[in-house]
Amino acid sequence: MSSIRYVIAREILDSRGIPTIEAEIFTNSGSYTADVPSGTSSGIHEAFELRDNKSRYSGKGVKLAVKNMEKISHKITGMDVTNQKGIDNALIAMDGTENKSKLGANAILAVSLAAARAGAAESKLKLYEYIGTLSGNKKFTLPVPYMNIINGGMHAGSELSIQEFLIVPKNFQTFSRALRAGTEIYSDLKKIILARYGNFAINVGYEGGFVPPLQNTEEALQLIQKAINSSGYSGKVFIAMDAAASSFYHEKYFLDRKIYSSDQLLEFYRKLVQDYGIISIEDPFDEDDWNGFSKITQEIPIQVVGDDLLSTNVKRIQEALNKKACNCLLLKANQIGTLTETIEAAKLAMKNNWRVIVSHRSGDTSDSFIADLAVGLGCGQIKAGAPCRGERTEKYNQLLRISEHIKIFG
Ligand code: 2PG
Ligand code: MG
Repeated sequence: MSSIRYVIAREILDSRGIPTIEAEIFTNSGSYTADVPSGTSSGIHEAFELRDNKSRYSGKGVKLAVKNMEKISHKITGMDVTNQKGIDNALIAMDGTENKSKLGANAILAVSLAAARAGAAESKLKLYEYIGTLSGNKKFTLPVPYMNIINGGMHAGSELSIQEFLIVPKNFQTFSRALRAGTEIYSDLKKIILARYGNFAINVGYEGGFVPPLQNTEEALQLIQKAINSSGYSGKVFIAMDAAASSFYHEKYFLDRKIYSSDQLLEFYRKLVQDYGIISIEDPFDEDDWNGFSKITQEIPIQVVGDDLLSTNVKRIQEALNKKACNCLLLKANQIGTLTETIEAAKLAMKNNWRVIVSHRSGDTSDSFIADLAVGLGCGQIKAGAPCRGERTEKYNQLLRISEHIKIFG
């Protein structure tokens, strides 16, 4: 058995130039790090992200969370590094709050993920194999990528209200072939945007998708449809959206400079699904508009994904199951704060025949943990941005490595 010798943490930068936390765990066999990502359109039901709120980094520093690592280190030193549940439960108990506001979910998650890396090494397993043992999954499948190729909402400085326009290369034999299709469409889209809107329009947003000067949702969908057709992938690659509707909800929905009630927004989505063959919509309604979610799930036969709505929280997932409010969980470890609780959330969803998409955050780092998480859980879907920007491509590149490993070693 290899036990934890000590833990340290440091303030590093995420892909937006905003501080985040990295933990490093030392065991008898080496040291293992993990970085925590951070959202821009974060939900109100997410676990607490501890920030300093002092003058440095406009209040966004994480020195308090880093400082808390001293206490955490003290608490978990000596624990068996392969006892992921024990470590996570000790962190939860030490914090003692419902939303991890005492130590900070960012501090807690950094240790939890670094412990998993250390545990995998100690068990002589790849990270995804180790996550398989933690979750009870033995079937390692490569996920279908959800690639966000036009950015809007809070991830871009454009007029578009919808946050993400994604392509889903789902009918391919291998992950690398799906990745190639998505990337070829991305590059065709670039040419189309360049020809129509000029040089400035091919700048990218937080998740690597383009930010052309579009006025409304349909313009974005038409551009993507054109790119799918011109690259020869129609019928094999489909369109999905993350509306992130909480970000344009203020008692009514303010979308593309028009005002919608919840029912009117439902009709808007119904038409888009018909006209553009959209297969999946994430957060179509505000995070507390249970009624809107229930209606779309029961009336429109698509994948309805709960992100802000569920916040990777088993209580909210259970409520959504009772209300039939969606049929897919967006899984983000930093919404809940430990790997164990993340796995529990995924298992509850899968047990009830929901699908799961493992997800990055708009503020991310080159840490590719979510690639291993998606394969380890065998959940079949991942959302990691466009095939552009190092922090996004690193997740896809790690999936390429994993697929080779599975091919060779089974
Ligand atoms: C989302 C995420 C990731 P953010 O809404 O799904 O794409 O965005 O990290 O800003 O919450
Ligand atoms: Mg979302």
